[in-house]
Formats: sequence, structure tokens, C-alpha cells
Amino acid sequence: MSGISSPSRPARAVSVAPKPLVLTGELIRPAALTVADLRTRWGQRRAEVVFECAKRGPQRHTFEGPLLRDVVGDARPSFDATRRKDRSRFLLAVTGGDGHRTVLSWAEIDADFADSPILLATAMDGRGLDLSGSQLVVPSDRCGARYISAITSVWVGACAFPQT
Ligand SMILES: Nc1nc2c(c(=O)[nH]1)N[C@H]1C(S)=C(S)[C@@H](COP(=O)(O)O)O[C@H]1N2
Ligand SMILES: [Mo]
Repeated sequence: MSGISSPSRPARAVSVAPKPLVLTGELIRPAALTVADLRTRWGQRRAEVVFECAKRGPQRHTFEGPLLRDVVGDARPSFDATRRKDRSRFLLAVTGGDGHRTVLSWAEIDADFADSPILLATAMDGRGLDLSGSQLVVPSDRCGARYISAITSVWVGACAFPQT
């Protein structure tokens, strides 16, 4: 029999799902979360955004995902949650898969301060981000630099003030 059909090569297991996003820093309950965790364990918000990229001009996307505040809040930052002044000392540093990193202040996401609906996206334009990793969504930013993609970690902690 000619034309032996060699069985097609099995697709290489594309289980290259990214490492879970690590919540670290001054937290009582640090955690490692997959995009599936972010989708199933917290309520999902939707954000239609336009941000400006310095190189590529305006970018329009629809994102879905939980509020960063809800996710990080469940990791229990080690501030006194009943004191606004204590919460206002805290920062968050978000790192992407390529090392791009940005900071937020806790007050940006805190309901008693700026109350910004910043998301940890689980989907962009209707496609799950399970294989690429979560993306930070900052609807109030005019520029795209803080829309960190392929998030690997979110560090939470008090600002290290210089000793005086
Ligand atoms: N991990 C990572 N995320 C990143 C960047 C980056 O260099 N690395 N660039 C930012 C910048 S400058 C912009 S404008 C947006 C671009 O998002 P887009 O590629 O989805 O349009 O991604 C942001 N997120
Ligand atoms: Mo950009």
C-alpha cells in the first residue's frame, strides 16, 4: 500500500499555561492564582477602554475580570483595615512576564479614596487570557503603560519612608 499515511504528529502538549500570578508582600494570606481562579473566585466586571500607546496610537479593548481591590483584599494586607490613614500608606507593584513593572497606591483602588475600578483581566475582547496571563486594566489612565500584561506578581506593602 503506497502513500503510507503516517499518523499526524500529536500536537505538542500546549499546556504552557503561565505560572500563577503570585500575591506577595505584607499580606496575611499570600496566594498564587491562575486566570481560572481569578474568573471563578471573584465577581467579574467589564470595562470598555481606550488608551493611548506612544508607539501605536489609541488602542480600544473590552476587558473582563475581578476588581484588583477584591482579589488583593482577600489576601489581607497587613494594615489596620478599619483605619483609612493606615491603608493610605500602602503601595502595589505589578510585574509583567517581560519584567515591565508599575506601581499603584492602595488609595487608587480603595473605595474611600479614588475608588478606581482597576481590574485583573481574565479576558480581553472576548478571549480568555488563560494562556497569556492576566492583564492590569486601569480605565482612568489615558496612557497604556500601566496596562501590564502577562502579570506574574503583585507585591503589596507599606511605602518605605526615609528615616528622618
Ligand atoms: N508586560 C508588559 N505589559 C505592557 C507593556 C510592556 O512592555 N510589557 N507595555 C504597555 C504599554 S506601553 C501599552 S501602550 C500597552 C499596549 O497594550 P496592547 O498591546 O494590548 O495594545 O501595554 C502595556 N503593557
Ligand atoms: Mo505604549
